[in-house]
Amino acid sequence: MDDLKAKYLGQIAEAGDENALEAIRVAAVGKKGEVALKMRELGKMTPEERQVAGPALNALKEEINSALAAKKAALADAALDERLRTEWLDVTLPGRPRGQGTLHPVSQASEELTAIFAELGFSVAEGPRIETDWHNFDALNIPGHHPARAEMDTFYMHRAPGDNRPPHVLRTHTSPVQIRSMELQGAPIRVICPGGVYRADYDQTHTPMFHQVEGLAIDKDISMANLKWVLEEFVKAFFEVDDVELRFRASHFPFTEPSAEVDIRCSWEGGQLKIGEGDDWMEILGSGMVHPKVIAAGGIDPEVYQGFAFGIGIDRLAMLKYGIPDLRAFFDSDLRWLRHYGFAALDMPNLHGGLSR
Ligand code: 2U9
Repeated sequence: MDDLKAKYLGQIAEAGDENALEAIRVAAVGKKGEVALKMRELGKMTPEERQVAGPALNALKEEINSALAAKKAALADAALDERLRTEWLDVTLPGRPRGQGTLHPVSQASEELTAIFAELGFSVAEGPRIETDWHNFDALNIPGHHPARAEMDTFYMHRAPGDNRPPHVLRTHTSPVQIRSMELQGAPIRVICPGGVYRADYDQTHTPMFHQVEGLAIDKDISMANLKWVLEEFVKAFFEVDDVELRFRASHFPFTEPSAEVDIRCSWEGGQLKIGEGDDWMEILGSGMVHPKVIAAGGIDPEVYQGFAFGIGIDRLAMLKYGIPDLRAFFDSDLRWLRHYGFAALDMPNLHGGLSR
């Protein structure tokens, strides 16, 4: 029996893995193992012999079992140690960078100016991009023969052959939204209408789709002084300057009378734009007192009410604020230019340090 013990404890000590241990268990203490065979021999012994051999065999079986369990635990510990030694993570390595989205500069400019006009008491109105030619032209004092219809390079929607109703158009400005707002709300009214507009034109300063924000304020005692103040407040807030000088130049639009184009004082030095200082002037918008015919087209009595209106190109505002030189970059499908201009969420260029022509 001592031989058996020495043999199996030796084998257990040598075993290199769980399979080897299992083979030893079957051979030693399994149903047909050596210890079981010895147990069977107990029947042939004398009672005295059995009294000695029985407990000894049981003790041997227990000893082998506990040696097996201890070795199994030791092998598991060693395997874990090996894994811990070989499979380790460097948690100090930097993470893989993930592509981050950003607002489009036109959307960003649009959101900023909407917030500024909201502070000034203007609500936002939206309307269809496919318009009746009445809302887009006639209501704005641009009748069928008016050269502005041709000047605006209008996209006309097709009508079925034989359908002789006036055509729908892709709106050439957001002014029809203001006509619709007047029709719905009446006076007094203060709205801005930001959104995409369409003209068949494409070069470095024009794209077939671009964005405008137009504003309209109508009440009984609105004057150009109110227009001037609103525009000054807007320009100061949008370009983040304490003071700015505006220059009103007489102009002509069919929908306003009188009309004015508005320039802001600025300087271009070393290719850098500074707004509110310097000896240059830059045109940024058109404006005027709403033509009485246009007020009437919106269903409001021009004998009682008057108001101002203005129109600004949002794309150009965004280019000026963020220093983007070519309008076409906005509509290019390759957006690497966005990063090139430092345009990433939470990573805005500083207006007065970061602009270049
Ligand atoms: C109504 C009445 C009047 C909106 C106006 C302009 C002058 C203007 C241009 C600016 C740059 C278009 O995008 S741009 O090319 N707009 O100069 N827009 S007054 O006048 C209105 C609008 C609606 C009912």
